[in-house]
Parts: sequence; C-alpha cells; structure tokens
Amino acid sequence: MKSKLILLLCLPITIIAQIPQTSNLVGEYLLYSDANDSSGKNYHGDSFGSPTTTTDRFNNADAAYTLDGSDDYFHFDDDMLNEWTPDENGWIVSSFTISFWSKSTQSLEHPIVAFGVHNNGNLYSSNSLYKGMITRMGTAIKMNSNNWPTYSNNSGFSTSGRSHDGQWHHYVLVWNYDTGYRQAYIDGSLVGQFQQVESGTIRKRFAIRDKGLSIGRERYENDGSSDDPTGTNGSYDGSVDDIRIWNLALTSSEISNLYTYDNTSSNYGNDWTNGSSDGNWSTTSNWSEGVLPTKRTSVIVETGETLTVDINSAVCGRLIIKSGGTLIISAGSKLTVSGPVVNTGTVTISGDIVLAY
Ligand SMILES: [Ca+2]
Ligand SMILES: [Ca+2]
Repeated sequence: MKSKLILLLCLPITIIAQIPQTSNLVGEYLLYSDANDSSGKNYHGDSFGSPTTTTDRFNNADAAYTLDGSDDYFHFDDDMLNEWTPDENGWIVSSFTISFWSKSTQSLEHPIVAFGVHNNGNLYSSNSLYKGMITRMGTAIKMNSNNWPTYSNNSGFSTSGRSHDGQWHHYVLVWNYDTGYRQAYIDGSLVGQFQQVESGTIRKRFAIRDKGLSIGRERYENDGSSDDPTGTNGSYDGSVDDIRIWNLALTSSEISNLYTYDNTSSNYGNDWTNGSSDGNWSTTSNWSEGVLPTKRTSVIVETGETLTVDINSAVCGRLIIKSGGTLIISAGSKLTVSGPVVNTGTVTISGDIVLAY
C-alpha cells in the first residue's frame, strides 16, 4: 500500500491549460479569415474597412488580421448584449472579461476596444459619445467607463513598452462588478487595476447597451448614424487575433491559465506531415506538433498528401485541403470541424463529418 502511494506521488503531474469558464464564454473569434464565433453562441461578427489577413503568433497563414489604423475594425453581434442585465438606470449588474492578442509599432494613443457603446444621450449625461466601455492603447491601456477614466488623471495602466514593440502580446480586460475593480492583464500578469470611489461609495458604472463588442475602434457616433470610425481617432494600427468575451470576471489564475493555453502552438496550428506510412489521423507522430489537433487547430492537408480519419473523436478548427490533397473519413469514424473548411482537393466520406460552425 505504502509503495503504491509513493509511486503515485512520483508520477509527473502535467497541468493541461484550458480555456477557462467555457460555459460563460459569450464569443470566441479565432479570425481564420472570417469573424465567426466558435464559442457555440453564434454571435458572429463582420469586418469593416477591408482588414487584411496575416500570420498569427505561431506563423500560421491567414490566421489573424492586420488593421490599417484608418477605417478597419471588427464588430460582433449586438445580440450578445442579452448576456448582461442592466438595472433601471442602465448600468449592468454583472461582470465581463475581454481577451485578445495584438501587436503594433504605434506608441501614439489609438482605439482598440469598444463594448456596449450606446447612442442614446439620455443616460446620466447629454453627451453619449463615451457611453459604454471604451479602451485605447498607446504607452498605456485606458479602459474607461462612461467617461470615468482609469485613474483620476487618466494615466491608464502602463504596458511597459509591450503595446508597441512589434511583438504579439496577450491582453485581458476585466470588469468585476462584485468588487468594482477594472483590471488589465498583459501576457498573463496583472499590470494595473482601479476602483472608482467617490465620497466613500464604490461606483459601478458600466452602461452596456446597443453595440456589441468591437475590436479596432473605441466608440460610435452619438447620433447612431454611422459605423464609420474615420476621423481624428481612426482605428487600431496593428494586428489582432483570437478574441474572446465572457459574462463574468476571470480570476488571475484563470487568466494565467488562459495565457498558457493561448501561447501553446499545438492548440492553434498542427501540420499534417504524412510522417508515418499508416496515414492515420490518430497517429500522433504524423502531426508536426506530435499531438492530435484541438477544436481550435488549423489543419492543412498539402498537395500530394492523404489524411485518413480513423477515429470517431477527431476534432479540428479550420480545415484546409489543398489542391491535390486528399481527406478520407473511414467508415465508423467522425471528424468535427469547429472552424471554416477550405477544400480545393478531394474528400471521401464513408464515416461522418460534422460542421459545428
Ligand atoms: Ca487566430
Ligand atoms: Ca481599410
């Protein structure tokens, strides 16, 4: 008995990072050449201003977008706002978390996130331009709420240069309704938090209405007439990727876990290498990462290669079958695809393929 216990304690403990709180995930946008939601909620988005596809942080092609700093941005479904409940004054009475990756060389302050920005000028002030949550990035992140700034002098949370070093970084913005704190995290670590206290009262002012999440801009016109951000504020000048939003406040350990997951290349790209003669999906050595694809992985079958799905639990994100490439789904096997399918090759289905997107 004792030796078994010792054996158990000696086994290596592997902590597998996961996307936290997936049942409270309201939207997930992996930007595999579109703005569709892979969270299962179907709050799909659109791009505006013709952003261009680019490689992601793991060098996967067409797996992220570059915004031109002029008029490019993403806007996701306004119906997502049903996931939050406002009180009689329009302030939401629950929390949210927004995560995304971005990279830029622009140190001048520019827009990055708008959420719940509304057009009705009647709430608390006649000027509705800044209603909802607006976020800008320069040398600091400023996560404002209804024009109540981050810190009294609106200095924001310093990015320590990461916002304009030309490298991909992971950002998480949290509104915690229970504590009244706004928080910003970069690369899994807290960089600043702020609690608005006035005359001893913690202010909880997030009026989230009208406009769902947007990335690449910070606000909408107050007459509601235009989705055009062209003007002095422009849009985000850099690249963005892998955007998520939850209807709760993630904890610091969950955000650290999220960063670890998101910073693991095998969760996003996994090339089929035809490495062994069996040609089977289930053989891990056939994959460039040495593990099977996840539901977020971009899988590419190159010209001249043949991939046979031989298990009923095969999953992937985007599926690309290039001209001259072949995908076979054998009898009794199933592949579930949670992203777009781009097929210019050959697909033979004796089993089952499920398009869950
Ligand atoms: Ca991506
Ligand atoms: Ca443009």
